[in-house]
Parts: sequence; C-alpha cells; structure tokens
Amino acid sequence: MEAGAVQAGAVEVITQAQRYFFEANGYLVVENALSPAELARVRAACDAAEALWRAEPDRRGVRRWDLEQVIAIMEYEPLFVDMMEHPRIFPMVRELLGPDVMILDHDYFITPAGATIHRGWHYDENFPQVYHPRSRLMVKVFYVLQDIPWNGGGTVILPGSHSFPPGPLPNPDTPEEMPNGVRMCLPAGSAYLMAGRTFHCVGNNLSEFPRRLLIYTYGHKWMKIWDGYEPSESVLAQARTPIRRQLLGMTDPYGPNAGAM
Ligand SMILES: O=C(O)CCC(=O)C(=O)O
Repeated sequence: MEAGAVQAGAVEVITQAQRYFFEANGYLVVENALSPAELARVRAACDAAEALWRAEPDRRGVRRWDLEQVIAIMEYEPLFVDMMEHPRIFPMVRELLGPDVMILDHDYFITPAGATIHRGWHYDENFPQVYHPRSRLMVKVFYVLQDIPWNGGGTVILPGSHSFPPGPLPNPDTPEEMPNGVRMCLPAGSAYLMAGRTFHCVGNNLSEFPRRLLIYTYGHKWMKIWDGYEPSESVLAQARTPIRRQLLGMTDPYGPNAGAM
C-alpha cells in the first residue's frame, strides 16, 4: 500500500497521491471505477429508467434539446440507491467530506449529440457568506456510462479554482476556451469527483454520441436535501444500515455520525 493511504478496515480508500491531487485541484478522476459487469448492470438500469421517464412525461426532469435530466434517479430502482454507496467511490467521498456525509441530489444526465451548453461556468457552492478556500460543503460524483470523446461535451473543470479567493473569473462562452480548463473526456466506467466549489461548465457536445452520466451530490447531514430530492417511502424503506439512514437524511443532523462501513 502507498505510504499515507487511508484505510477502511483492510481496504485502501484513497491514496496520498489521490488526496493531494484532489486537495490541489478540486477534482479527481478514478479510471475503471466500475467493472465491466457493473457498468453493464448500471447501463441496463439507466436504459430502463430512461424508457419509463420518456413514457411518462409527468415524471420529474428536464426535457430539452440540449439536456435531458432524469431527476431523483434513486427513485427508479434499488441499484441506484446502492450506487450512492459505491464500494470504491463512496469511501473516498466520505474521506474527503467527513463522517457526517449525506446525499443532496442524484440524477441521470443525457446530453444529446449536438447539444451546446445550457448553462455557463459556475460554482455549485455559491454561498457568499462562506469563505470557500477553507471550506468543503459538497463533493459531486460523476459516473461516465458511455465513452466521452474529446469533443463530446465532457465537463470542463478549472483546476485549483475551489481554493481561489472570492472574485470574478473568466467566463468564456465556449467552455473549452477557458485558459487551463481540463476536459472530462473519459472512457465509460470512469468516475470523477469534484469539490462543490470547483469552477466548471458542461462542454459543447459536438460529437455524434450522447453523453450519459449518473451524478450524485453529497453534503453534510446538517444541510438540507435539495428540494425535489426528499426520498420517497420506498427509498427510505431501503435504509437498512446506519450509514444509509444518515445518507438519506433520517438521522439527527447534530447527533453522532454513523461509523465506517
Ligand atoms: O453536465 C455537466 O458536465 C456539468 C453539470 C453541472 O454543471 C452541474 O451538475 O453542476
């Protein structure tokens, strides 16, 4: 094991190199986060969720030519609840965010081929009262379900921007023109983690392929689950462990934290 790696039981959670990369850059790529079998299962579950969502237009989501967003994906099938605690990625999130971790939102994103950006550069954490260079309120995980080519609309991230002091940043209309921006053009099965205060933008999908992502955002249990993501009774019924109860906002926000898995 690499010196300085953090362990949960006997399993390595995050290496020192990964942690330093995240602390310095505000994001981290994990290649092969999903095994081929896992990727196939998640893809099949996403296809089924997407079919249901298309067949029932009253289901919540964004239905636009430049973004299709299936809101609250955990409501569609237990596999998506399990993904909230992915055995390789969730321990990293917990390590980076702290033991009081809770889910804030969860979506399935489809960026159609040809879609240009629907939203410009932004921070997800944009609370002017908080001094962000020293805080970490959120970590977002993106699971890549289909290869994202160079021009395929991968999120563009500005490394290190999570610790910039408050103040204006460049905001190019073409996200890929951000000086020092890094494109998340990654193979299917990868995951990338991003601090909530990292400046980022969806890219222009100029490829012939849709971009398919599962996105889970984590915060702290003293925060409030985002409106529209409050778990239904059927999701709450799947909370059979202390950590899952905490993740789903079922525990005392100021009480003891659930122990490591
Ligand atoms: O779709 C993306 O690549 C980025 C999405 C985004 O900006 C966000 O989730 O805040």
